[in-house]
Amino acid sequence: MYHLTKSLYLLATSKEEYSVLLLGLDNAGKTTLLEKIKELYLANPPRPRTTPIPPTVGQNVSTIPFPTLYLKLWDIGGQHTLRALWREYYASCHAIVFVVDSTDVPRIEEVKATLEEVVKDEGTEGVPVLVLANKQDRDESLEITALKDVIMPVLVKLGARDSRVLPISALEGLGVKEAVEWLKLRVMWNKESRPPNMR
Ligand SMILES: Nc1nc2c(ncn2[C@@H]2O[C@H](COP(=O)(O)OP(=O)(O)OP(=O)(O)O)[C@@H](O)[C@H]2O)c(=O)[nH]1
Ligand SMILES: [Mg+2]
Repeated sequence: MYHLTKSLYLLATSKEEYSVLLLGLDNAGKTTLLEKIKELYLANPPRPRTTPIPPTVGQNVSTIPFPTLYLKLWDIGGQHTLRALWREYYASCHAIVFVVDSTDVPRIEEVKATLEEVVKDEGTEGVPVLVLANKQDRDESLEITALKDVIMPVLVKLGARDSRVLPISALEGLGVKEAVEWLKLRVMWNKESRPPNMR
């Protein structure tokens, strides 16, 4: 009886947890985005940092609670040598956020090739992909339409898979809530193909 009651209690109180990978080249703004999401959604966010964010070597993980689900965000280092590690995370993820530095025009072909490798990988099959055109607060950032011209041909290759390109400024928070709302909906819509963990 105790075990049955405990199981029922756990069933009633547990929530679905979805893992979201934050990928993108080094300096794209992944860690800045993670910090902004924590600031916007955590009841007790960490104190604003007073020093610049160092490049991520490895990963930062944060779980954001919402009334009906948890989003577990994995911010993974984007330096060239670290990108080979991304594949290790594909099998257990429910969505991918690919962050682009919209001011980094000289590396736009590298962005395209890297995104292509991610979406082509069999480990990401069926996973919703959100591309974030970051640093829109900067004057020299590429217009969202120009960025879409580069990115959309890659996303079209996804076929029926859910994908979107959104403009954001991770630093200022512009577009961040819209991005999070998109993610929450898409992971739930896709849950038959990628079931959540219960927590
Ligand atoms: N102006 C502006 N700067 C940004 C924005 N987002 C990030 N940055 C800056 O871009 C630089 C790199 O940001 P990070 O968040 O460390 O980039 P990252 O993608 O985590 O980089 P790696 O950890 O090396 O993969 C930092 O100087 C940030 O302050 C933005 O929206 N606007
Ligand atoms: Mg980082």
